Amino acid sequence: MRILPAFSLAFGLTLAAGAVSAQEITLRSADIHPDGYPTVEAVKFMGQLVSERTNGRIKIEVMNNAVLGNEKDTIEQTRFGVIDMNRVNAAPFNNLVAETTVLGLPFLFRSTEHMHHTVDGPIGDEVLAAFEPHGLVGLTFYDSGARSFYTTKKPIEKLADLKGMKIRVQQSDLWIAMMEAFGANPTPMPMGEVYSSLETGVVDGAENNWPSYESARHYEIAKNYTLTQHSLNPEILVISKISWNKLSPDDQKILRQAAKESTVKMRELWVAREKASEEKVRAAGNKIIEVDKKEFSDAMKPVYDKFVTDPKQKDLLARVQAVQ
Ligand code: GTR
Repeated sequence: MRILPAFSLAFGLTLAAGAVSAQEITLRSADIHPDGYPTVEAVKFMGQLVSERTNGRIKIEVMNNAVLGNEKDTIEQTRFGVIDMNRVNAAPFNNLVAETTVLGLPFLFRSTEHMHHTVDGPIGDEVLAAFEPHGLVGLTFYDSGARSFYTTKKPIEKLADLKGMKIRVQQSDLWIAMMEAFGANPTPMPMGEVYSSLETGVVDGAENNWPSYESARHYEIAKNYTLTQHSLNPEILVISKISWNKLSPDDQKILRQAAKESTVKMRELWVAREKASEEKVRAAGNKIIEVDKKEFSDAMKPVYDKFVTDPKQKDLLARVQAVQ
């Protein structure tokens, strides 16, 4: 793990006329995905907006390809101000920020529009605000499509096929419980270990959206993709509270606004990438399987029972379900 000083401040001393120019700030932002992936490009776009709006005074440096580490580790480093910003799926935040759990519940969102209307409205603001007591400031949500299963050997054609299969999951108690409810044997690990685990048979399969299945090249070894579309769990962009508190209120406003605008851009990029990834996977001859989704969603009751227990969570869930 490389630990670099976060929030590099360069004090540009303009000695002419005795003026001291404002601090130049470079915010380092982590992402595990490669260049071209919509989350990476969205944060770069946000960086352009921020740079333009501060006359180059604030820059965002996207350090992607997991160069700063896996998601769980980079979350910790962001909380402690070692990394300034981080774009992570909601799942690795679940054990830290309980409010994010509801968003990942299986078969919760009826459609992408339902998810957008939820995260774009007061519920989204509430979930983003819930990061603050944990050393993070939630800036915005990005799309992550629908997650579906993929396997190396036995294709999943029906729920019973998952029985006893070793399936990689994200490092989240919710996701572990979800796999158990599907009948699978959950194996939590960071994304970076999935390729070799599929290759060596440590796991029989994993689950992800079209772009991740394609860009991480999992589709090359796990050739059966079953369209369960069990979760539309979004991505979340956060900034360290330590880095945030060093910014002026005006700069904070610029960052928040640029983050929101990057979501609009991200959604365009996402639609295009989802399509391109699907085409690439289909062209590679992978087996794409349609299933009776009801059978899968009916099996999810224990997950709701386990994770939506206190009145706060129940209320949040009811409000998400009521969003039109
Ligand atoms: C991707 C997501 C990543 C990570 C990954 C995973 O869809 O963009 O942030 O959560 O899935 O499964 O680990």
